[in-house]
Amino acid sequence: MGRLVIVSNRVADPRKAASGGLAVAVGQALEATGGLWFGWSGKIVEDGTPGEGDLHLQTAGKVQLATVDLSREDHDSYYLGYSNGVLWPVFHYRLDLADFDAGYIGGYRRVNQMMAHKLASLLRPDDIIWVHDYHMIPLAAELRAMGCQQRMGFFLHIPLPPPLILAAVPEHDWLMRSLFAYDLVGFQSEADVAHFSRYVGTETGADILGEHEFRAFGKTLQVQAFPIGIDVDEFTQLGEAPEAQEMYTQIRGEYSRRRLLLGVERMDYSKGLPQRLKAFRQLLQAYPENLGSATLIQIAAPSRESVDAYAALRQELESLCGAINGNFGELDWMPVRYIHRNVARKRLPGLYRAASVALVTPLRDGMNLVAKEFVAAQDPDDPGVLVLSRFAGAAEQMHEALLVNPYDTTRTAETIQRALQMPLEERQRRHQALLGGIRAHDVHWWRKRFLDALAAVPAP
Ligand code: GDG
Repeated sequence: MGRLVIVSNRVADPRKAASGGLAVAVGQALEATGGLWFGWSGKIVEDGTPGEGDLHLQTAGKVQLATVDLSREDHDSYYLGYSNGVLWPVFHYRLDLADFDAGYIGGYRRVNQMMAHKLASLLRPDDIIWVHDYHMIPLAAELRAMGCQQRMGFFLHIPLPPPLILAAVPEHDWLMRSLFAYDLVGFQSEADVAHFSRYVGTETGADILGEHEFRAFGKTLQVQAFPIGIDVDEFTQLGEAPEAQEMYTQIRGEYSRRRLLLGVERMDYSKGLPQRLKAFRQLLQAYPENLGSATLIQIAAPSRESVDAYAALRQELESLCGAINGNFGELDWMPVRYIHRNVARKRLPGLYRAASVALVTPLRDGMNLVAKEFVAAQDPDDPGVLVLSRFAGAAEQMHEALLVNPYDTTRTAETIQRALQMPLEERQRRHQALLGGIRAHDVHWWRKRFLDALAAVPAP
């Protein structure tokens, strides 16, 4: 097999601890095989020229890192504007939050063109190129326009919405046509694949050649679900390290008389945080035995703070937490501990393990790795319970979680109560099944399945 080239918006040194999500999954994939990781450096050049940026090369163990700086204008239109102000909300079904008419598309195309130019100069003929996520949808089309013939795959980490939602993006036909420049496109869930199939069937008149094979624009494309996993062994080891153990002991000690509920995510409107807080408030109202006991620790790590919708969410959360603590709190008990800061990854397993219940209730999520990390961190003899949104991609796999509709706060509160009261034997049975699932379908399985499928695509 040729050299693996990974392209994603952000690049991280795979030997250093990443904060999670894509960086961990991609870093682990590359560390295993070696190769090149290409993307934005994270640096913004205030007076830089749009469409231009310096290329930096660096070696990190078996991996070569190649990164490009962005001018302020490119960063604001490509990253903040089109990627996070249009594609992110629409792909999470939030048309109300999308800023369609600000002209960001020009920057998105320009940066993808520039990235393709820079990358093309580094490519070898037998490279296998794996592009990640919504920032880079048109990259293969740009590379093909320059004559690159390498095998190219694309993986979308976020959901693909139904055709009528996608069609609200003014450039939807161009975006979806761009996908046909790849040889293989991977989605997180079967639901996403079904949306793709319906979209190309109705909007492009593509020929559906098989369950996973489509032909349009003179090109055949393979499309499949590849649900992403975590590195269960790595996460288990992280849980045995002193930082995690200390966290566990400290939290268990502090909450010995209480029941701990936990939420951990980037602060994002897709994660259903206001609805979760309302469900928790409902729990305290409807089941008063939880007063003085049930405590929700909610970590909402800062994210994309210069996008307006995120600032509004922050205010809403602060006000909800304040109202719940004000209405229900006692001198010796605060129902919500809300932390708007990043928690060190090394401490996360200890926090997960100390919780009786994890609330993973996004309104929409491509997959959701927190659900899987929570399961991996539990004590199998006395495991906590996972309450999981049916709208997370993870719900297609994690049937033994307690699945909820996060918009229905009354029934979510009922389900949280059920989780708090679940007998040990049922907790063990559900945890064992969930752990088996995340072990069988871990990040190594995900990477191998994708790369094997890409290698198996028939040559054109
Ligand atoms: C996208 C898709 C898909 C969270 N808070 C802290 C922290 N985290 C870590 C978690 C986890 C990661 O961030 C979050 O991953 P998720 O999958 O839950 O969500 P997104 O960031 O939205 O990721 C998602 C994923 O891509 C992969 O394909 O599953 O659907 O939206 O690893 O542990 N890590 C640290 N401190 C925090 O405060 N260190």
